[in-house]
Amino acid sequence: TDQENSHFRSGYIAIVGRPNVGKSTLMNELIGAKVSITSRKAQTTRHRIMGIQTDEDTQFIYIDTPGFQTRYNNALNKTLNKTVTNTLTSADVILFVVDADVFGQADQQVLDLIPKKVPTILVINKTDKVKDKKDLMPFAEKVSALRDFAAIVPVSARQRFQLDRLENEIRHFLPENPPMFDPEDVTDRSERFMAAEIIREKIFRYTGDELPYTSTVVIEQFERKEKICRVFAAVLVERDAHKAMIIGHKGEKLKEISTEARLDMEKMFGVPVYLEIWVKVKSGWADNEAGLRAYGYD
Ligand code: GDP
Ligand code: MG
Ligand code: K
Repeated sequence: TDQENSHFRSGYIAIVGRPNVGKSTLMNELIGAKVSITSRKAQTTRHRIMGIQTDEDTQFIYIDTPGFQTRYNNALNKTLNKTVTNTLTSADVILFVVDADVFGQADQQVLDLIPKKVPTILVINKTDKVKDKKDLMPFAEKVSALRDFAAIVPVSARQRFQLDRLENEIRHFLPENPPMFDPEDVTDRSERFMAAEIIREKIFRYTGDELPYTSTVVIEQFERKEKICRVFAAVLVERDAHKAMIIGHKGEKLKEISTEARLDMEKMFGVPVYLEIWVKVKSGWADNEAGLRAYGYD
């Protein structure tokens, strides 16, 4: 199979699943120390690129997808929903991540959004939590009855269990292509972009269903030094009530959001991070298409 290995593969992998199933952990562990972050480039504006891993025969381009939002029918949500649909339909393979001991309505809703024509791998994460591994079988059977999955891979992202196997499965679905990104390509701009993505993700997690997509994150200042990174971010929301939701009782929620975001950034950037987040009310911005473009939604 030396012959086969001489063919370089490169393609897009969309990671989807309800909040908390371990998507970010999985992606971090999959790209590991070899992470190279890239901002959106001309040829890939339809994707939100999160991380790229390149080895001797494959370039894995992982993309994260924000969840669909149906509660608010404003311009921003329409734009985001379109982005998710485009991301999923143009991915080479989709990882549908579930938690090893629960499959509920929220998981089903995500599954319903996955286009059937894109090969989808069922990733059963957090298997370390399952004491008797025999219990995984009926769970896997139950979930796999819902869709014709291209593969089923139980993993533990946290313990790096079976991630090699998952990578091999993924590779199989990537087209033969030369690398689309320079493996060494890491820029300040991309880190700045990632900083916003990380904060956005934490806000969505900590505010549950209430807030998403009526808020956005703007990095007002980004200073990257050799030994420290300073990030000053503004969260723009539509109403005072939304601001209160993010800040929380005695500022506790914002503190948690900041701490988690900072830890993720430190992991990703490899240096200590000083992070300040301000919440600002900017009424009506989410209904304004021109405003959205100004904040980088296209
Ligand atoms: P996301 O919302 O899907 O991106 O989920 P995260 O990656 O942020 O993980 C949510 C929580 O699950 C965090 O507390 C993780 O540490 C935890 N987690 C992720 N992967 C595993 C795993 O393999 N095993 C266990 N026990 N916990 C995990
Ligand atoms: Mg996440
Ligand atoms: K997410």
